[in-house]
Amino acid sequence: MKDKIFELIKKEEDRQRDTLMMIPSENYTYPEVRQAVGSVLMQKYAEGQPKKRYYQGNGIVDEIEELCEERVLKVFKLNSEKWSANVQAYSGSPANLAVYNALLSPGDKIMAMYLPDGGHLSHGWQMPDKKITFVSKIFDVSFYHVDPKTKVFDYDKIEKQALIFKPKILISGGTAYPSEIDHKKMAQIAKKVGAYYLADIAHEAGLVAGGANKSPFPYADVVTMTTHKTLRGPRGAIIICRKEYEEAIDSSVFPGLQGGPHLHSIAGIAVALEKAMTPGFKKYASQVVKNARYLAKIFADSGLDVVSGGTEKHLVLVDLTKSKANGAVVAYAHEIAGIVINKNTTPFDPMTPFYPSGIRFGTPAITARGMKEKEMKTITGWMLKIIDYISPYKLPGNKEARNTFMKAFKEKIKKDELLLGIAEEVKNFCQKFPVPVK
Ligand code: DSN
Repeated sequence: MKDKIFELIKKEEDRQRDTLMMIPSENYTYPEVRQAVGSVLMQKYAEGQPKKRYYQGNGIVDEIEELCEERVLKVFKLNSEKWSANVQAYSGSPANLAVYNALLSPGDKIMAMYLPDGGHLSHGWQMPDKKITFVSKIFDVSFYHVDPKTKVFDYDKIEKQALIFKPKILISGGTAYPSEIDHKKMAQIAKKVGAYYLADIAHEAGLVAGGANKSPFPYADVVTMTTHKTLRGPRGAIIICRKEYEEAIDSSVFPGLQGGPHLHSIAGIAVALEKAMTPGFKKYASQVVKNARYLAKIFADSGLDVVSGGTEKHLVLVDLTKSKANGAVVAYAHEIAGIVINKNTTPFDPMTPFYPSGIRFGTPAITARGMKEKEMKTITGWMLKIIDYISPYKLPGNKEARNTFMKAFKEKIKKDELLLGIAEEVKNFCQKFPVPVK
């Protein structure tokens, strides 16, 4: 009998084909990447670095890892005498942890983007009264904030804060900040206070590779990124550092934090990097941003509060605090209608991350299917209709009542004719844009 897991994989394949994947951190990878990741490479151990292994039988995988490292430097146009790549970290959070472990000592100071302003958990997220992350338990963390009016960073304020806090590492990057980061300015601030500058470009890696967003090179001391978002590779991570930190970073990843590298993922990353050097990828990256800008414009023109007024990247953040139903309600209704987006906190959000005031959506995956501005117009038509349709469903202010409300809302809405009708239209629409699957 066939293992149920394969039935479920098939169902997931159908879901990914028949719905609009608009979570900005998700993407369709290439069939060749999946071929590499599903290969015999997963059967090999190779602790250590290429040609300096603690295992035998590594001649071939050494070539694979070296090729992957070479491609990293080529994609980001870096000189191998000045920069070094490590492709072994299992994902973005472990990559960041490896950087802290390499460059900091317990008790050192980290200054990073505030999570509700678009930062990331792995940069040391903590609440005023509670250390949430392990990083916050080890290091002294301070967050910088967006300007309350513009919702973008004020670099003069960041500089003032850094001069007082004196971090050992200054970090930029996150998950829901729609504007580009001024890496030159951030590096200048870091230099002024004697800090390292870490640019975490997990979300933008593919946009930087494709020339659609500004590069953090040569400004940052270390750059981390995941490989499965805009870069369209498998799940994994890359750490690029100035040559002088190479040894510290490599030994921090292994044996500091990890065991054997996932060679199958490394091969998949190498395949994606080769694709990222093609003219087609450049066009793709540029179209991702064009599509997101267009979505943001239609939302803003319709009167909704688009955070920071638009986007310069692949994602759009909409604050529904003043206007319509809560982000959790809106995101769930979209899911029923075949449009998969995030509920998301927004800057100065009075709500909790479970019931946040905003929604986050993006264009990497739908652009990978070949959708352009014309299609963005169709999609926003559905999205605005859904937001308007469910606006009467107000989440109760009372915390206890919220869960009961949400349960009843989900029960009711999953049979809703209008939403299911949109889901059918979305499915037909999706058929015209095949997913990159063999
Ligand atoms: N979970 C990722 C995102 O959705 O942005 C970040 O790690």
